[in-house]
Amino acid sequence: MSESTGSEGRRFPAPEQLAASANVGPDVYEQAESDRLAFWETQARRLSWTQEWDEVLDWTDPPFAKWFVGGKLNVAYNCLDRHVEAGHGDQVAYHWEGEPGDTRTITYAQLTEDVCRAANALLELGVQAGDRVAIYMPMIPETIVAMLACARIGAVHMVVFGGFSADALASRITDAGAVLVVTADGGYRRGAPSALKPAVDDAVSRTEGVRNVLVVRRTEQDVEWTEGRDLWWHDVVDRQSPEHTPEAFDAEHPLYIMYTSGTTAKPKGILHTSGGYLTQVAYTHWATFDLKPDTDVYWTAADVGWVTGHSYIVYGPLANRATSVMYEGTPETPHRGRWFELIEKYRVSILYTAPTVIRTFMKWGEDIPAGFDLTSLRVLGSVGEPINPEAWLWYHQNIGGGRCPIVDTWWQTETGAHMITPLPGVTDLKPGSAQTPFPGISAKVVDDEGNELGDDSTGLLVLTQPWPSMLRTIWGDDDRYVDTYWSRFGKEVYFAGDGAKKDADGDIWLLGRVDDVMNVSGHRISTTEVESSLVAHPAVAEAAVVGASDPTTGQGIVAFVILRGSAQDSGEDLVQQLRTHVSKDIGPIAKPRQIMVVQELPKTRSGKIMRRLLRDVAENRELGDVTTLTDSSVMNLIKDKLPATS
Ligand code: 6R9
Repeated sequence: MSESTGSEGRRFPAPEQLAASANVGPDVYEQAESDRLAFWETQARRLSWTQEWDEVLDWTDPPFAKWFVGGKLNVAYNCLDRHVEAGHGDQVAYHWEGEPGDTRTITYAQLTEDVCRAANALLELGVQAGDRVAIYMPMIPETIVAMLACARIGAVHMVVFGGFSADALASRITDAGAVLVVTADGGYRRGAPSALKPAVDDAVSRTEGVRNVLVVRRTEQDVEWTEGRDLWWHDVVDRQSPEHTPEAFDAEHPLYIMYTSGTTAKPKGILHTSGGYLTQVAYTHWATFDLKPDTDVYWTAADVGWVTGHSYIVYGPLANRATSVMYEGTPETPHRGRWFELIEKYRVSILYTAPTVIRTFMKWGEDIPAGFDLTSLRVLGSVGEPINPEAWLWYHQNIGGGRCPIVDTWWQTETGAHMITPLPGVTDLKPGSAQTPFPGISAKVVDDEGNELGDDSTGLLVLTQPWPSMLRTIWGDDDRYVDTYWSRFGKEVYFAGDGAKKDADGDIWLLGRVDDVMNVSGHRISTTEVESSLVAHPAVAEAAVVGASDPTTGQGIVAFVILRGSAQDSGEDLVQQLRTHVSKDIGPIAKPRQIMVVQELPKTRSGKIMRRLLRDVAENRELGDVTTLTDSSVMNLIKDKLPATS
């Protein structure tokens, strides 16, 4: 839980000029309140449907929702062709910048043609509506082209973050039953090519059902080639016709699967569908950021492999005909001012990123942003974890020049789109708080029994009404969907897994995960996943992992391990080996910050590890309640083992 919920007293009212011309004004809340379904129906009309729906919401079998029942549309058509048909073909969709400095400017007309070619290529490869396509790519335009090509032909994309390991990719390919993998030789990160194809080769060799691997050439690294299976993107896609007639799919046709960590080692495949998802990402993108498609330059500085990339690099911005910036690499390459240089170069007016990045910029110092012209910025956004007031104020002052509202957007892979956020032309901002449920969203704070709490209290965050971009299930596991999200307080209340506080004004402050999912730099990693990996190492008998608060990454991974009797070496070497092992196994993001070798772990009578106590240790606090431990003396043993610095 974050400690940043104190009563930071300052308020930042909406800038007058912005408020006067804002896309949405204060009356939007009342409109949504008076008839929630009619409100969402109005937002759905922002899209182009080939067949109108018969019913806005079917909630007769909760928690299985159907939105815009009977409606038909093509998601890619809504993101591309319709803008071209309306005369905006020459508008830039993406200013893409590679890490080495190469650039590509892609208009809506070009992107439409590229997506049509890719759609024709997928069809030639036998991909059909409903088939799953894995996408394991760097941050290059072809990633977006591949996603939209899937959407266009009704195939379901499953993007796996390029930082994840071959293991993670293999288990996701298997779970989703992917028939095709789209990848690249590699991408640029931290000034060097970073290979992707070897992980795909490894993953695919351990799975069944993948017929082809389509490879984009980006870094020109050497790649192994499996004849008959592997195909170059430029060989197959470039020769296709740039025309393709989009087919309309049902509003509830699956659009994509995105895997996210749960409390068990097996990741959950969150399923999103078409009509409701596109409605809510388009509307939130337009309202939360006050997007003006003719004049704004919009930049979500995040990876496409995160849900934030899906909703706010790809679908929301394209549905709204935004001009976006997309950047391949890391913020410190080739120098720490790279992002600010891009803001200056493209005159970015809306920037959306994660608190962990802001805290890194803080560490690097305000002189760096001060060296660039950032006056084009007018709205800033934050996502991924609670933003502590200190970072908020720094962001506001040093990047926003004291004049840009910051929208702190709370949402999840599961919610698909913004759920709790200020509105830039309406809300009096409070640094550190996401404040207000989005219009048409019903978020409440409840106690352990599900009773709604009043102002000035702390409890659990729940969503009490279905929303258009909600997840529809966990891929292949309806029971787990019900158990995980819709059982704690009954089948009609969504349990978000986050703690929340309502302050005296009724504003909501998010307090972090209440389950055992860690949040490292905005990435969710389950404790169980890291524990499983550690225990898989021959030297480790048992492991317990906790997320300890970390000034830069939000949370850092701290592991406690008990060695096997046969493991002689318990020194630094072994600890390094274990860290590398986890990094290779799951991905660098999961590498523990610290590993402590201990003799025993604190457990309850039912055998559950009491991570709460280990978190106390990892964060150097007095121990909380130890009465449910089988043996309370183990905590003394653990504390005795600690290095003085921990
Ligand atoms: C979009 C995204 C979801 C979890 C969520 C919460 C945390 C996200 C937040 C926030 C406080 C915010 N979270 N945004 N906490 N304030 N503005 O991050 O999705 O990767 O699924 O993570 O992230 O704990 O439950 P996802």
